[in-house]
Amino acid sequence: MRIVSLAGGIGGARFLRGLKAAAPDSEITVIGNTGDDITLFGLRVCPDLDTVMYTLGGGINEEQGWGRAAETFTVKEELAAYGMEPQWFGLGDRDFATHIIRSQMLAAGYPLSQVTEALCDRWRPGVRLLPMSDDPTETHVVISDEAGRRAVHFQQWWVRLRASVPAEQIVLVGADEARPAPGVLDAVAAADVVILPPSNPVVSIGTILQIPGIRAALEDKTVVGVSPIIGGAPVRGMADACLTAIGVETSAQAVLELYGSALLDGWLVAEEDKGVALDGVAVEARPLLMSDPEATRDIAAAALALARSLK
Ligand code: GDP
Ligand code: FO1
Ligand code: CA
Ligand code: CA
Repeated sequence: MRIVSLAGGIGGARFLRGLKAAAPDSEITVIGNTGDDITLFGLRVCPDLDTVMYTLGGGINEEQGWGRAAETFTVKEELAAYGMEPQWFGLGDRDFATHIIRSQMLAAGYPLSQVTEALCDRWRPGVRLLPMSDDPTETHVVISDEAGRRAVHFQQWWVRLRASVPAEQIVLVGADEARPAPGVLDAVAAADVVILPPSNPVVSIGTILQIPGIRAALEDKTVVGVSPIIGGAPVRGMADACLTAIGVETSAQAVLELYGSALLDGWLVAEEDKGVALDGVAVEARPLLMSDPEATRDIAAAALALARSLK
């Protein structure tokens, strides 16, 4: 079976590990979010692509969910000793190697999709990992604070401010001119089913859907989503702050309506969210906590079974 999955960082990557276990003989193509990408110290950092690559390739810091296992921070300390900014973003020594190679290849003219493929030659994630676009896009957040009303990079709002300042607007800069990366639309067209993991509906899935052509391609397919909201709260992280910014309530019902029946054919909600419904979408209630590999595999298996039943 050919499966396409969209993915953000931690939620997406953990779900994909379950999907691989649930469908070991399938060919899985992952369309990764690159809206979180940022240039730091002259290096291009792609947090969500790296989180998927490290998680599926066995290099992730499991407790944290991002960055490398057994990481050290000597380079970060040395940069700080020079007074270099930003100091609020924790790039580790092992992780730096990834960004150095990526930046060198981008400077030599390779598109991000080929760079990602080259990095995956080492990590062997067991899926085909494609960036949503080779064109650089960046999520920026409009905030108001003592410095006035301004747009900051998503990472500055998320990591530095911990989303403590309300987002007035969340914008994917560069979206209008961006094209899907090579292979993205072909993979969607060839897919038997499309699965949306419980990734952030605004700054992960919502971002990927903003690349012209991707949403329309998905609407022709059998698409099943897994709710990232359980009992009115994001399981981890600050997705509620992102939903509030776009005027959407933090609930499995509201995220279902946000995605809509043009995109979704099926929607998995947690058992405490029984009763969630939308015309044209098959809704099933299941335990949705990715508490361990077995529970995560069961969630992925349920999403696949629902998708198969709707084809
Ligand atoms: P990020 O890029 O690292 O923020 O990761 P994603 O966008 O892929 O996923 C983040 C989302 O995963 C959060 O909004 C959480 O609500 C959701 N999430 C995390 N853990 C779980 C879980 O165990 N179950 C479900 N259903 N959602 C989860
Ligand atoms: N998240 C943090 O909260 N603090 C960090 O210092 C941090 C560093 C970092 C470095 C590389 C990387 O790939 C991810 C990193 N993240 C960090 C996670 C990440 O930037 C955000 O959680 C996501 O982009 C939001 O999805
Ligand atoms: Ca992300
Ligand atoms: Ca459909």
